[in-house]
Amino acid sequence: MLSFPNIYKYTLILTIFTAALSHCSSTSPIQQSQNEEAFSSTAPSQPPVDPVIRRDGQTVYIEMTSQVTDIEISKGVIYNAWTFNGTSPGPILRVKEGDTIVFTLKNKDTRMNHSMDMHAVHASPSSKFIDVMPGKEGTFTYPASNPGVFMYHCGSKPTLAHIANGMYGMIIVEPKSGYPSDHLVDRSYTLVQSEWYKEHDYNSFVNGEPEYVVFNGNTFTLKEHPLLAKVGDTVRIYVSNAGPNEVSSFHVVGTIMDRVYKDGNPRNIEYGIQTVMLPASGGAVVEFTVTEEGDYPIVTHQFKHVDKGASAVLRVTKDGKNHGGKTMAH
Ligand SMILES: [Cu+2]
Repeated sequence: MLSFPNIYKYTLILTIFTAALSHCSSTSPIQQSQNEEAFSSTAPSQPPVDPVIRRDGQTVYIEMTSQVTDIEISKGVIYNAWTFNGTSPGPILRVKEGDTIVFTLKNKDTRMNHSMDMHAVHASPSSKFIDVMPGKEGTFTYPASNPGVFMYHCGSKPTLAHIANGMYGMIIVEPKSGYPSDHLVDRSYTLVQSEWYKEHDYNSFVNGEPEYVVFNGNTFTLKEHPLLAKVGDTVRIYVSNAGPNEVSSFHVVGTIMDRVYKDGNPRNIEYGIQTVMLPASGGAVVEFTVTEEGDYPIVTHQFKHVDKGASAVLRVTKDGKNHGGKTMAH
């Protein structure tokens, strides 16, 4: 079995070899530079910053950071996370089918390389998803030609460590002509499922079980502050499973999904689904109606993961407002 340091050495040797073969300038800010110790140590927490997003016609300029930020993943449990913009999941990105994305990553991590692997685009990974060195920035341009709900994540090596430490998020590419059911939808939400392991422990990422499985980054927010809907509403959820290792059996207790668009593509429509299978990195748009007042748990039906945190609550009231009271979570 390869231990982490061995993988690191192998990666470094391969990288040096690859760099020697390529025509990379030695002054390029985008090249490999790793600090082995950084992988297992904590770093000072950098405050979250908003992404800078600007549209000019069909071109969307997105500027994000890679940075280390402390995050509360369960009550009183702080994880020194590797993040995009200081949150995990990172910011929800929205573009339209047919847009061109001009993406800039500012690497504010002083210790290691980071990168952006955008599942929403056609692009050459070896030129567009490449490492940005500590303190540097890199800009990459690609088309968002397919509609859907996609994962993005840091792809720097070892990718498992970068995802398990918190570097992932959701990008929604809205279909050019919308979804056929847009006119039916009263409310929409976004949910990202992911796992937290023993902090910065590569062996745990590879061989261990997650300590927490969460929606939108932690075990508690969506129980304390439920999603809301009104009796009779049609609710849409854009859902993505960031993994890195587990699948999601996405299920909403007390309803049936009238429509599911697999990976969020309007052509991938299915009807009457009880549970949606989301592979690691998979996504979907799910829509359902809520016919009675009450608290509707949202779970992955792999219930050991529910007991590790993966449940949220959709509270349905007469007027769609939260009138307080403890939620019924699973
Ligand atoms: Cu990274």
